[in-house]
Amino acid sequence: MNKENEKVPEISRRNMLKGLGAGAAVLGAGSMLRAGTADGGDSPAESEIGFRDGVYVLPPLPYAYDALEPYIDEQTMRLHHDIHHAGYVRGANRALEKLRSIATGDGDRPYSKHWARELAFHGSGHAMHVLFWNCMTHDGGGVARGDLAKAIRLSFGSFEGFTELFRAVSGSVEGSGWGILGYESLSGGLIVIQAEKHQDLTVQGTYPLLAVDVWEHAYYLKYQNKRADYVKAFMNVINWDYVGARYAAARMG
Ligand code: MN3
Repeated sequence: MNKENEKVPEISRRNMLKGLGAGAAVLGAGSMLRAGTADGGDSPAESEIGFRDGVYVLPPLPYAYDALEPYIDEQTMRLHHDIHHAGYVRGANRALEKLRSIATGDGDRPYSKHWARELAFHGSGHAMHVLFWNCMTHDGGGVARGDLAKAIRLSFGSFEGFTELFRAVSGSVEGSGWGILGYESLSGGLIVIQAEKHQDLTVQGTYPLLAVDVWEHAYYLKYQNKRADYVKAFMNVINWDYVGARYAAARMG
């Protein structure tokens, strides 16, 4: 444990948190929005930058509004990007600001649940759209290539099998949501899943650094209905060296 942290006065810690900006408040989201590059290069393209100078930003499309015609029409792209996606960016920033003010002791703590849900919805909406735009191109289609093609064959048997599954899963999302091909880190394999709305109360791609089990089985024998007391107690047993190592790993990508 870093003993220096224990000596930082309260006021300094508050200023530090403010100084660090929103990136510190939603660890992982920023790196998620910057993960990978469309051209395989080291630095992200402008269209992949969803977070800058402490706030979420709406990146430009990586192509013209009419570039995906006739498959996706220009008007749809204009409304979808300029109105809908922009709305998620605004919503995510507002939620972030509210949560940050709660973290620094100035905010409306009883509404922390509301703002956390707002961040999950808008933050995931933002992240998914950045991904979505960059997943498309005017000369796209065809089949996967290289290592991805191998991974798809390993996970789904064949590219055709993947296509069948992806279409079936994406087509059967209940209500509003997404079909997703994802890298599942436990297995190291690929999976096809759905997301309802954008988030199902997580931010897609978030690499968890710290977690507390708040199912009743985790605390009821000792704390009964007093979950807050249990979480307070949990704060005393966190292995911050481990959490810090996870943070370093997440930043390394
Ligand atoms: Mn959308």
